[in-house]
Amino acid sequence: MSSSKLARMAHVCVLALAALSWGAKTVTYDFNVTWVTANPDGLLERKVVGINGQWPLPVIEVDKGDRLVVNVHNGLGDRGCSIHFHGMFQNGTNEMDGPSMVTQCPILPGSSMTYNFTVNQNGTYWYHCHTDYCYPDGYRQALIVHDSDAYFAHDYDEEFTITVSDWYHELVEDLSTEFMSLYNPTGAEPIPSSFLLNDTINTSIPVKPNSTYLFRLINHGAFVGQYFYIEDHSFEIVEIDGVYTEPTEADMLYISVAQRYAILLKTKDTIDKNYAIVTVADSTLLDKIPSDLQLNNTNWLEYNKNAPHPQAIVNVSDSTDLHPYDDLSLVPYDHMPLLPEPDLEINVTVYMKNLMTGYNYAFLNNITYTAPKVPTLYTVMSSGDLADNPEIYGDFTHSVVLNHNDVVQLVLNNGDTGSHPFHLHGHQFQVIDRSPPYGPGFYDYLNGDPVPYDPNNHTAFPRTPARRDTVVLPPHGYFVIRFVADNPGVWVFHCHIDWHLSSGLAMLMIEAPRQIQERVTIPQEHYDVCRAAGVAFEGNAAANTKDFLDLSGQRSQPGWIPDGFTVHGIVALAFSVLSAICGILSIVIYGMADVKNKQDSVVPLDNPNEVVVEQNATGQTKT
Ligand SMILES: *[C@@H]1O[C@H](CO)[C@@H](O)[C@H](O)[C@H]1NC(C)=O
Ligand SMILES: *[C@@H]1O[C@H](CO)[C@@H](O)[C@H](O)[C@H]1NC(C)=O
Ligand SMILES: *[C@@H]1O[C@H](CO)[C@@H](O)[C@H](O)[C@H]1NC(C)=O
Ligand SMILES: *[C@@H]1O[C@H](CO)[C@@H](O)[C@H](O)[C@H]1NC(C)=O
Ligand SMILES: *[C@@H]1O[C@H](CO)[C@@H](O)[C@H](O)[C@H]1NC(C)=O
Ligand SMILES: *[C@@H]1O[C@H](CO)[C@@H](O)[C@H](O)[C@H]1NC(C)=O
Ligand SMILES: *[C@@H]1O[C@H](CO)[C@@H](O)[C@H](O)[C@H]1NC(C)=O
Ligand SMILES: *[C@@H]1O[C@H](CO)[C@@H](O)[C@H](O)[C@H]1NC(C)=O
Ligand SMILES: *[C@@H]1O[C@H](CO)[C@@H](O)[C@H](O)[C@H]1NC(C)=O
Ligand SMILES: *[C@@H]1O[C@H](CO)[C@@H](O)[C@H](O)[C@H]1NC(C)=O
Ligand SMILES: *[C@@H]1O[C@H](CO)[C@@H](O)[C@H](O)[C@H]1NC(C)=O
Ligand SMILES: *[C@@H]1O[C@H](CO)[C@@H](O)[C@H](O)[C@H]1NC(C)=O
Ligand SMILES: [Cu+2]
Repeated sequence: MSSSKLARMAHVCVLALAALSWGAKTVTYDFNVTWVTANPDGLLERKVVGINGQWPLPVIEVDKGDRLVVNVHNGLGDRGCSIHFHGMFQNGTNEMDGPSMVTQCPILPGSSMTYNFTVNQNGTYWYHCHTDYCYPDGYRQALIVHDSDAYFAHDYDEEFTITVSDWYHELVEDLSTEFMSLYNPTGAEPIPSSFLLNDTINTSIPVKPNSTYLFRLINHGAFVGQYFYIEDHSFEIVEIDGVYTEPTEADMLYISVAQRYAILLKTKDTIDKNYAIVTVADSTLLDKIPSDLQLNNTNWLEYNKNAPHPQAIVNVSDSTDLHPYDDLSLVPYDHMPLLPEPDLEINVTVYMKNLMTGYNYAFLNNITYTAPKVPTLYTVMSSGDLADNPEIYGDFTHSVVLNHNDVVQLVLNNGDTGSHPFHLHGHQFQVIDRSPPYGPGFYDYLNGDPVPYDPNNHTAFPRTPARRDTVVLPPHGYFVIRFVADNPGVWVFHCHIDWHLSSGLAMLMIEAPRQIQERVTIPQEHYDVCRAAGVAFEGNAAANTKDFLDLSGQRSQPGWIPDGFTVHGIVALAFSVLSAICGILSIVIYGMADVKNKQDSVVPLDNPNEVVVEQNATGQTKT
């Protein structure tokens, strides 16, 4: 722990506030966000987003109950930014949550913003940019909340934070133009260049024999989930996503992007060997696997520097043959019982479809999230008595108004063949049902029809369901979550694959809008950030301040492909024009050849009527 303590002292100005008798303090970080260069996989040096001239970024560390202040200056010069503190409840401080156009304006180059909130929770979190397309360029790192009262606080000798992630050699701005383009009508996601452990590769974690370690594992990647195990070792899971669990023996985990696990690992009593720490990328997410992409990666639990460091042999033919611990079987340490029958039920289904632009968009029901002209929290704050009316938030933000303290049940069905790790801001939710996410049944689901949640035919809900803030929606399957709307705020519910967030896989919970108006104060500085960015901070989704029910001029999703047109037709038309101009037919063929098993997730190319059927989905399970 001593090295991380040192790093912390170098970065942090700790103001002990004696006035607070229980010892809570204010921890302040000054972040100057600028471009730097780094070469984490040894294959390519590239531009990455650094903080105070450094990358990897500083780990934020606080104690439970502390006030965290982060002064952010955007020194990038060429793009906006923000910070979301992933998993933080921001109870009473919704304005500090970070997503651009939801709770704030983007911080443009030259602008600064102070995030300031108390941390009344425990465990393993992270922070990342939450302005369109920015965290895969390296703008993400761990946020640890230490808790000397944790039930396992005295059961380990030392703790380590270990991140895993995918890594791209190209800048997000270049990847995103390829992703949302006519050349990519199936929405194939950019394939990572490599997979990192703690922002590097081939690394060793030195351990002592006969000792117990707390490993805090975080997938802060942009896209790919990873299996994690240590050869010849098992461990105890003690926390998921900030929720302490009953200590649970396991030997393998599946960590989707944005998920965290804390594990206790007891080391062997001999030092004659080093053991592979193995990560295996979930290849089912990848549309193609380049021959030089290393899916299985070895790092080492190093008992003895001078002993060999053997490469792991991953002897399965497919990553779905691996058997990670099922996170739904974990029992929260506090044994919080199953929440009662819901006051409100929200039913939504994931689809991938093409719109008139020819690009592929991600939908929840028939809406692909399209940012409003005014950050939605600011619409709440400026709308007075109309704040309860969902209409003022526009037709394309997919806003649902929740009553204060209602029990909310959200059913998410998957009409798509990809798995999607969904995250809800401001809450930990109970996961009460889910179709099988991995294992032998995987391909039955993938190759069959979507199986929606059936309220009349489900397994008994657990009595003390697992709680977390990010859960995987399996291909063609479903999950069901419950939470209490006890945290007034505007909270995004979205897929944490950054490509899918950018193509619209998000909706908003407008939780207890009247209570938001009473509790939240927007600092003047946040409005100044809007002024500098030329973004309106009053009015409805269309920035209309006179008549909040008049949404003319709102930002809208592109039009539906009309009857009689096929995506093929539109793409072909656009391409014939393009190719006549530029002679790039080869790229067309390449792009169209990339369809693979994504095929059934797009609008069927030969049956335009299907477009109409899916377009009418209003929220209920697809039948
Ligand atoms: C941020 O860093 C850049 C590059 O080192 C420097 O030019 C700039 O003055 C810094 N800004 C602040 C506010 O510290
Ligand atoms: C990592 O290890 C692999 C396999 O031994 C080796 O080919 C590669 O050069 C190493 N890369 C770095 C940056 O150490
Ligand atoms: C943070 O917020 C607290 C409570 O509102 C306030 O007292 C303090 O001055 C703020 N600190 C900064 C640096 O803005
Ligand atoms: C934090 O941990 C303590 C025990 O150490 C527990 O009593 C408390 O409920 C936890 N807080 C949250 C918000 O999880
Ligand atoms: C992983 O990286 C973080 C941030 O650089 C560092 O604090 C931590 O100690 C590293 N973990 C290990 C096991 O080296
Ligand atoms: C580990 O502990 C056992 C007994 O507690 C002892 O016999 C053994 O020598 C220790 N091993 C090492 C490498 O220190
Ligand atoms: C994979 O290797 C492990 C350890 O060597 C062995 O126990 C297991 O049976 C092997 N699995 C297969 C499918 O060969
Ligand atoms: C990596 O793992 C995959 C299973 O995901 C397997 O098919 C492949 O052979 C493995 N490659 C190596 C080099 O171990
Ligand atoms: C959600 O769907 C279920 C049936 O699947 C239905 O009973 C319920 O009324 C629906 N709820 C909403 C809010 O549409
Ligand atoms: C979505 O469906 C609802 C109900 O059928 C309809 O009122 C709404 O206009 C549709 N939205 C879009 C963007 O097509
Ligand atoms: C209920 O669900 C099970 C498993 O998902 C399925 O095998 C069975 O056919 C379903 N029964 C009915 C009546 O739909
Ligand atoms: C937020 O704070 C209120 C008390 O002000 C509490 O009742 C509620 O449970 C808290 N919600 C969360 C998610 O922390
Ligand atoms: Cu997704």
